[in-house]
Amino acid sequence: MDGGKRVWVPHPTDGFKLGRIVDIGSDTISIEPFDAPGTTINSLYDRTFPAEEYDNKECDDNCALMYLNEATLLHNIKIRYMKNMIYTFTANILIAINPYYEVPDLYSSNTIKKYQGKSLGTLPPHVYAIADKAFRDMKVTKLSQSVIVSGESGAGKTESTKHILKYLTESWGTHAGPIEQRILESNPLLEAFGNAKTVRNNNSSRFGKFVEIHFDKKNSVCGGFISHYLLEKSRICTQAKEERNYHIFYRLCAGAPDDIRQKLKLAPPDQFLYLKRGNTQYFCGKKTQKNLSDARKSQQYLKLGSLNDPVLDDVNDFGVCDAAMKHLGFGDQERLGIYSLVAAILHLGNVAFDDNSDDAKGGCSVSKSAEESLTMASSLLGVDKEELRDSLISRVMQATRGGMKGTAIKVPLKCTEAANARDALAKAVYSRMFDYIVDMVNKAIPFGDSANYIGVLDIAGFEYFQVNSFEQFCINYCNEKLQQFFNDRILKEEQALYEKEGLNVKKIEWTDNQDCIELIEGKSSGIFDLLDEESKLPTPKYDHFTGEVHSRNKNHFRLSVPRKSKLKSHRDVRDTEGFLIRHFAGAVCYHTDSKNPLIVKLFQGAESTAGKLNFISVGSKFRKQLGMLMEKLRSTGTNFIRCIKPNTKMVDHLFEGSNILSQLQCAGMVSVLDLMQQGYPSRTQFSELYNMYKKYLPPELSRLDPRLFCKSLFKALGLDDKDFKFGLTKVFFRPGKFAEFDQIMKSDPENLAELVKKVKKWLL
Ligand code: AOV
Ligand code: MG
Repeated sequence: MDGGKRVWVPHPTDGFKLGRIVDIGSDTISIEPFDAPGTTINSLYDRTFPAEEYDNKECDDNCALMYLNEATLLHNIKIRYMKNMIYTFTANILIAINPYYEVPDLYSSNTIKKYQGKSLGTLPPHVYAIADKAFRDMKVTKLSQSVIVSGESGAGKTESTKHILKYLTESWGTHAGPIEQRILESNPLLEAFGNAKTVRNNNSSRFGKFVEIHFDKKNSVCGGFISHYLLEKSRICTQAKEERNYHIFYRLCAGAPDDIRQKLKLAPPDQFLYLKRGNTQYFCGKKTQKNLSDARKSQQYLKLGSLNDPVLDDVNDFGVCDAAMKHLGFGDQERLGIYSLVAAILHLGNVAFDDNSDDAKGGCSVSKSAEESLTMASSLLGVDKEELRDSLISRVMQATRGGMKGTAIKVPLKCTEAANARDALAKAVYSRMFDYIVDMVNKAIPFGDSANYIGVLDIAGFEYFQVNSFEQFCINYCNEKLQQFFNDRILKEEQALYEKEGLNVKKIEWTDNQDCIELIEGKSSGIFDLLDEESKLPTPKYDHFTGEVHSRNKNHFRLSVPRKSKLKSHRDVRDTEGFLIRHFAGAVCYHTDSKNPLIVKLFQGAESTAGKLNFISVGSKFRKQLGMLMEKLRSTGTNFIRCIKPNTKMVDHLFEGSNILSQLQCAGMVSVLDLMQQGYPSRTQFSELYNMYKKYLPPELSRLDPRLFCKSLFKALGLDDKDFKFGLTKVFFRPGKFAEFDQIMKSDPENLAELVKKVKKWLL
C-alpha cells in the first residue's frame, strides 16, 4: 500500500472510515481521515482495505466493485441506500435494506410487469428479480424452488416475503382469482394472531413460516400451503417492558362490534392482566376514548408511552383481520368461536388466587374478586366452572405402590403453582387455536393440481437478549442449520463445481459450524438428547441437566460455563444454571434455571396414556419439524435474500454503519464476497446457451456442436477472456458479465447479422 493511498479503516460506529495513508509502521498503518484533517487513526494491516477511486460511484452488484472487501461492500450499500436504492446484489444473493418508509413506485403493478421474464442483472436489483428467477428456474428445471429470507428482527423479512407472494400471485395467477386472493389474505390473519409489538419491531412475527405457492403443469398458481414454527408462547401471559401481547387481543378489545363486546364481556385492554405486563399504563377501547375530553385524551396519550403506537390502529386492523377471516371461509360462528377463545384467555388471565393460610388442608382458592372472571372464562371455554376451578387449584397424582398403579389422589396447589397451571392452560389454548387457524387457511388454499412450488421461508434471525431461554435456543439452533445450508449451497458447492469443471480457482476458507450443530443435536451427548433424557428421570432437575451438558461435552470449543458476571444481572446463580454457546454469529448465554420457561415448558407436554409417560418434548418436536424443513429446502433450488436493519431507531435514511457491518458478516456476505472475487457466479450449460440463442442465428451456425458454437460466439463477440471461463460442460461468467452478453444477443437484428458474419469468419 502506497503512502497517500485512499483506504478504509475500522471505526466503532460507522463501521469504516475513509482516509489517506500517512505512515506505514511494522504492524499498523496510520491514516488521516478525510473528515478530520490533522488527526490520525492507526489500523492493523488486515483490517485496512483499499477504497474505490470515486466516493459516489455505486453499483448494482457488489461483485462489480473494483475492490471487493467488506469496507467497499458497506460503502456501496450505504450510498445506494441513501439514494433510495434499497436493494443490492452480491452475485445471486439479494441484500435488502429496510427503508422504513414507502419508497415511491417501488412495488407498483407496473414495476411487477417490468420484472417479468427478465434475467437477473438486466434490471436494477429487486425482490421481484429474485421472485422471477425462482419462477423461471422452476419452469426450466421443473424443480421446486425456495427463497430463504433472513435477517434480524425488524430487518424486513416479513415485508419482503409479502412482496414475493404478491409478485408470484399477481404475475402467474389467473388475475387475482380467489385462490391468489386467499393466499394473500392469510397474511393479515396470521399476523393478527402471531405478530406483536416488540421493542425491535412494531409488527414482529413471533413464529416462523414457510409459505408454499403451488403451480400446476402450465405454471399457473393453483394453491398454497403454510407450515409454521415455534410460536412464542411466553408472550401470551407476560411481556417484556414496553412490549405487547399478540395484536388480536387489543384489536378485539378495541374493534369488535358492540354485540360481541357484550357477549364476550370485553373491556379496554388495561382491564386485563395478560395485556399489561409490558406496561402499567395502557388503554385502548373506542368507548373510553370517546368519553375523554381532548385535553384528557392528549394527557392519556402521553401516559400510554410506547404501547399506544401511532402506527398501530387496533380498531381498523380488527376490521381487516375479520374480513380476511371471512374471505378465508371462516363463517360467523367460526369467527365468534375464535373470538370467544381469545376473550376466554383474557378472562382466565384475571383469575387470581389466595393462599389458604389458615386452612388445615393448605393449598389455595380463587380470589373472591376473581369469581366473575372464572365464570366468564369457563363459559367461553365451554367447560364447567367447578371443574375448571378444580383443575387450576389442584393436581391429580397417580399413587404407585410396588410398581403398581394405585388410586388417583388430588393434591392441592399453592398460589404460585395454581397461577402456573392457569398460564399453562392459556398458552395451550392459544397455541392450539393458532394451529387450527393455520389448518383452516390451508384448507382454503388447496393445491390439488400442483406440479411444483415456490416456498418462501420467513423465520426469525439469530437473536440474543440479556436473558436467553429455550425460545432463543431453538431459534439460534435453526439459524445454525440455515447458515450451514447457506454455506453448503453457496460456498461449498460453488468450489466443488469449480474443481469439477477444472476452472482452477483458489480455495476459499470459511468457518464450518458443524461442531456447533453437533453440540445441539448430536446423539446422546447433544443438548436436545440430554434434555429428553432428563425429562425421563423420575424427578428432572434443571441443575442436573445443566451439569450433564457440561460434563458430557467437556472441552467442547463451542461450549463454556458462563462467566458469573454474565448471569449476575439476572439473580444470584451457581455455575450450573446455564451454558454459553459460541454460535457462528456470536456467543449466547442460555439460562436453564427453573424460573425460565425451559423445564416448565418441557413438562407441559407430558401426557399420560395407558399409564405410560408418552412424552414428546417441545425440543424434539421442533427438531423434527426443522429436519423436515431442511430436507425440503435441500430438494429445491435455492435463492437467498439477506435483510438488513439500517438502524435501531426505526427511521428512514439513517445508516448505522457498524451495526450493519456486523449483520453483513453474520449473513455470510463477507465470505461470499471473498469467494466471488475470484469466482464466476453465473454459469450455463453449453447446450442451454445454445438452445437459448440458436433461434437468433441462421441454420448454418446452429448446426455446430454446442461447445464449438459457444466458443465461436464468444470469440466473435470479442468478449474479454477475463470475463468468462470454459469448463468441461459449462461456461462460467464473471459477475455481471452474463447480463451484458444476454443484452448483446438480444439486441437489434442488424447487430446480430453483423455478428453472424463474424462467427462465420472466425470458423473459417
Ligand atoms: P422482520 O419480519 O424482519 O422482523 P418486518 O418485515 O416486520 O421485519 O419489517 C419491520 C417494519 O419495517 C415493517 O412493519 C415496515 O414498517 C418496515 N418495512 C420493512 N420493509 C419495508 C419496505 N420494503 N418498505 C417500507 N417499509 C418497510 V421480526 O418478524 O421482528 O424478525 O420477528
Ligand atoms: Mg417478521
